[in-house]
Parts: sequence; structure tokens; C-alpha cells
Amino acid sequence: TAQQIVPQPQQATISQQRFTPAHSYKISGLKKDPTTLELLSTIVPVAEKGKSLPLKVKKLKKGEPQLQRSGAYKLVVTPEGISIEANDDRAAFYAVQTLSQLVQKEPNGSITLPEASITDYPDVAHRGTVEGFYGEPWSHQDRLEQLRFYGKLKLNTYIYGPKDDPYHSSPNWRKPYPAQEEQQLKEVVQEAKRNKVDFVWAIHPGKDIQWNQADSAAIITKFNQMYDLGVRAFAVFFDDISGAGTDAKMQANMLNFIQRQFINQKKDVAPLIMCPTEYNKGWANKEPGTYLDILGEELDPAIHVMWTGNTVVHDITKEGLEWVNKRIQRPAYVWWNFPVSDYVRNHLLMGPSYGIDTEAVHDMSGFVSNPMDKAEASKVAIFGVALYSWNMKTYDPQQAWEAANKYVMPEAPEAFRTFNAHNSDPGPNGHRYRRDESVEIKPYIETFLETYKNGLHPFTAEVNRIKQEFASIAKAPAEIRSKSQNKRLVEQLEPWLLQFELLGKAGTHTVEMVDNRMNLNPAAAWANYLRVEAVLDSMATVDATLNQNPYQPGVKTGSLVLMPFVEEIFKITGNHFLGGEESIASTNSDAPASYSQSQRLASQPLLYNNKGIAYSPMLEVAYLDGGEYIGFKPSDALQAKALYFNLSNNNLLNWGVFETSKDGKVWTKAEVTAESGKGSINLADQSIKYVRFRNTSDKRQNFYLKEFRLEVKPA
Ligand code: LOG
Repeated sequence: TAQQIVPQPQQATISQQRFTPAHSYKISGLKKDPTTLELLSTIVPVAEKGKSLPLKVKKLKKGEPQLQRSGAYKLVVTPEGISIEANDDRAAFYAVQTLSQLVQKEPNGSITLPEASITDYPDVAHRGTVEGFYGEPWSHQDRLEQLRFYGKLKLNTYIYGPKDDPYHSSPNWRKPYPAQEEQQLKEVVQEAKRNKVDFVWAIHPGKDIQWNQADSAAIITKFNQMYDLGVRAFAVFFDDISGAGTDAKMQANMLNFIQRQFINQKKDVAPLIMCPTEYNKGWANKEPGTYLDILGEELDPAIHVMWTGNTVVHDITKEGLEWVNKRIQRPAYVWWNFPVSDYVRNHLLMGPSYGIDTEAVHDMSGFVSNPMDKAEASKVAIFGVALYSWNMKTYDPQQAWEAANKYVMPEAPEAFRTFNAHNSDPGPNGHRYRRDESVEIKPYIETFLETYKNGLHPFTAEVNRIKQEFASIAKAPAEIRSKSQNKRLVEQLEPWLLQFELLGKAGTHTVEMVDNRMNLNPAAAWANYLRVEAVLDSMATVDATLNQNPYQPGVKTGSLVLMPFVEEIFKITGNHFLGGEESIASTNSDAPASYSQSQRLASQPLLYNNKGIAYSPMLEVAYLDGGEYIGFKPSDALQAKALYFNLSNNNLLNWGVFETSKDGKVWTKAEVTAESGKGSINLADQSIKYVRFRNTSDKRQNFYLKEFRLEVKPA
């Protein structure tokens, strides 16, 4: 049926009965597009001479406006032949992609087809991804594979803008790529063309741009170099910068200049895309006549303006888009920050793509997802984005997710589904963005826990359901490893697979422990207790040894529902067996707390480890308003030893001071030297209880919060 074709066609009649074509097909009308021709000949048998059925590709007759979009096609399949009407090359390619989903290969090598009549076109003109995250960019092979994946799902846009490519951003955006990178980008551009994907090359010049002739010329020179590599679509990003680069008038001038001197000059280049500095409502100046209004007024109407929603990481709502569209005077080009995980690097975001408004079709000019640095793992979410942006009205996040699990891991869909169901929430984070996790098991978990806390034996229904779930969890990783043909995907998941298997074991022992204890079998329950303890130890080891990035090190799984369940039952049972004082102390109970007064930094999580406490480093620009401060107040059990900071700002000590205090009332300035905002303070005086950094000016001051860490020792 039509639902089985992804993304779902706009109009389709597909017969239940299938027929075997009487002859091979004679293809006409695809001479000018060898890629699609070649693809087609892998889908249906092709005959050069002899008896044949016609497979005709021709230009789509002008019809309703939707059919004039790039990618619009009609496909008619009957026993007498196949006809494709296509608006452009991309449309013919899409018709063939749809056809490939209608074809079934029989064991004897023949094919069957249903009679079908399909009229199809995209809802959103530009659909795909923006490789726009911080951290290690995708590998060359990852990119090639993504483009093939996009082609199959009718995604037509890949914006290249990895923050940590120095030739995309500072310091090297003015320089040409080295030969090897050039060669690889060329190959990526070729693969994009084969899959009818617009490869959009983005530049991120705002950190050190000079608003002068030389830098305008530098951008155009770089764009010309990229043009020579085959690039035909361009973007300029001004996100996550501070200082002179943030000026709306200057940005608009420069972009209009690029529009006139480059885009309009080349006849074969797609419309320019820009990412504003105020790219979400939370950061936007709401005063009339400010940043977004200036862009709206002054930017050439042909230029697209990107937008992440009401905050950096947020659901995309119709109202939210209406708000910004009025200001920028054009429909926003949505940059959806999902499933990007650069701000929660110890988590995977494998859940459904939900929270994207199905009523917003007229409020956006494009929709791209910013994915995880793990390209293969990101396919689950991107699959949802493909279905949403092609046919919004029929989009159902849950259904799309179910289909994605099968599509991305056809060899072990159930195991993959189990894994993804419990690896979707990013955990507490500075963007306050949370996702559902462990949805189906959650009511059972809650009832079980409630019953046990009341000293009662959880009901068989809960016990069995939870046992079953943990058994599936314990089995899933081995099944994924042994069955999946996608080695790259398995490699990207591996630390989490390891952790997930342990979670399955910990959970299994946990439920058995409760069962045994309530069945008045304390010896067995105690044995279970020791097993849970051993598995939790192993999990702590995995967390402390794998994925040790400096941002959010470690490996978290099932962290919203299942881990808290295991940990809480372990604690309650430990209290029962061991008595209060010997119970396992929560790791953070003695940890120092943050001590800050700042809007921007209030929700920034803290990282604890055996060396101390640290603010989770921030990717975007941080600031303190006049008088605001950030700092620490260790608990009485701990003694502050030293403060390490890297607040990346050249004038840090001109506008701010480091201070210490014994009581939080009287503050003493700490003598300190800093280089580019980096330094440390030794805290020799044992009576110091508070440390902070304060903005002593009366203005907002910007910096990058790269490190802010307090070393402690037991008091
Ligand atoms: C960056 C982006 C990053 C994302 C999530 C935009 C426009 N810019 O806070 O590079 O991957 O958030 O951390 C951003 O979203 N800054």
C-alpha cells in the first residue's frame, strides 16, 4: 500500500494484486541522465532488442503548482508498461526510487509489480541535514553513505558546516583546502549529484571577519575555489560568535554583495543560505528595529535565513515560525537541532523525531536536521525528517520511528528497537531539552517501585513484564553485533551496546533480588544484591574509561527511567540488608555545588569526578551581565584546592575579578594572571569556602566557557 512507500507519496492508488511483467523493459527518455538509467536497470529487467514493454520517461505536463516543484513526478505502472512523467532530473530519479519500492524480486530472479498510479511532490522545497555540530566531523565514507541514504529517501539537501573543520570556520576560512581534503570534497560533491542532493558548502567567518573589501573578496575567492570543485550551493553562518561579526547591517551588506557578485553572476548556483547570529527566539533582541528586523529589511529577498526555533534546541512550532517570519520577512529555513548530541556527548539520541509541527508547511522554506557526530546512528532520526518534510500531513513520529528501526537495521529490527527505545533522552543539559525514553515500560516501572517502597511484593504482571524487558535488553547488543551488516553503525554504537548489555544484567538481577526478598528468601536476595553491585561497578568502569571526551565524558544508557530504577531499588535493598549508615552513598551527595547568579549559565549542568567539579563546557557564546558571577561553594566535607579556568576572552581581567570568601559575605580579590582568559588559582587558605568570577563592569561581557573547574580534596 501507499504507506509502505517511504516517504509516503501524496496521492497513490496501488493494487493489492501483483503481476509478473510479460517482457523486459525498453527504456526511453533517460539518455541524458546515466545515473538514473543505471539505477533503473538494477530494478527492472532491461531489453535492448526483441519483445519488450515500454518504460517511458517524459517531461511532466504543467499542472497544479505543487507539480512544478523540483522532484515532482507521476508514475503509472500497468501490465502494458511503465510511464514516468518528471518535472526535472531529480523527479525522474525519485520516480525510480518509488518504483524500486514497488518491485519485488522473486527467488527465480523475475520480478513482480502491482498496478499503481502515483502523483507525488515534496511539501518542503529543501529537505535534509546540516552537518553543523561541534566535535569530530563525519568521515569521508560516512558522508558518501549519507548521500546515498538521502537519495533513497528523497532528501535533497546536505549543508556542509562542521564547526571543527578549520577551513569552514576560523582560523582557515580564508585559505583553500589542502589537496587531500579537496579531493575528498570533490568526491562527496559527485556522490551528492548522483543522488540529486544539493551539496551546500557553508563558511563560518564571523569569529574574526573584518568588514572590509579584503574579507568580502576572501569569501568570494573561497566560494570560487569550492565552485571549481563542483559546488553549486552556498551558505554563510554567523552563529556562535561575539564582537564585530555580529552586526546585522554589516552581515546584510556582505551577503547582498555575495548575492550580486557571485550568486547572480554564476547562472547555475542555488539561492544563498545564511544562519543569523540571533538564530533562535530565546537569544533574539525583541525590540522593534533590531537584529532580525534589520535582516528582514535589508537582506536580498532571495537569501534564505535559518532558524532553530524558540531556543537553540527546541520543538518546531507553527507559532514560533510565524513569529520569526514576520521579522525576517520570509519563511524561515529551519535548522532543527536534533538528533545533534554535541552538548550531551555521553548520550545517544535514538528516539522518534517528534515535536515538529505538521501544520507548519507554509511557514518554512527548508527543513534540515543537525545530526549526531555518529552518522550511521543518526539515520533513525533523519528517516523521520525525510518523511515529515516530504509529506507533512501524514507524518506520525511513532510510525516513522517503527519504520526507521526496520529500515536502518533490517537484520535485527527488534533488538535495534529495544536499544533505541532506551537510548533517546539527552539527560539534564544546558538547553533544557528532554526526550521521552522507555515509554512503554515506564508505567510498569512506576508501579513496581511504588509497591516495593511500601514494603510490598510487586505484582506478577509488573515483575514479569520488567523481567522480560531486561532480558531483551541483555540480549539485544549481541544480536545487533552478530546480525547487523552495517559494521560502521555497530562501531558507533559500541560503547553504548556494552553499557546496555550490562544494564540488562543489572536489571535482571534487580528484579530477581526483589522477588527473592519478598518471597522470604534472604540468602538468594543477598546473592542477587552482590551481583547487582558487581554489574553496577562494571558500568561505572565503562563510564569512566570509554568515550572520555573533555565535554561530557562517559557512556549513559537508560538514564531517564531504567538506571534510576535499578539504582533506587539497589539503594533501598542495601539499606535493608546493611542498615542505614553503610548504604551506598549517592556519588554526588558530598560534591560541591555551583554558586552562580547568571541567566545564561543557570541551567548549565555540572560535571563531577574524583578530581573535582566543573561547569560542563559550553559550545555557544557565554556571557555575564554587569555584576553577575559564576562560582562554586563546596560542601563542608570538601576543601577547595585550586580553580582552573579557560574563559577564552582577551580582556578577561579588565572587566572581571576572581574572588574568594569564607562566609559568602566578605569577598577577597584573588591575585591571578591569565593568558587569553586562561589560568588557575591556588587556594592555599583552608578556610576558603566560596570561589567566584564576577563581572565588575556595568555591561554584558561575552566569553567562551571552555573550562571552569574546582579541584577539591576531602576536608
Ligand atoms: C550551533 C551548532 C550546535 C548546536 C547544538 C546552531 C545554529 N549553532 O549553540 O553548531 O551543533 O547549537 O549544540 C549551536 O545551532 N550552538
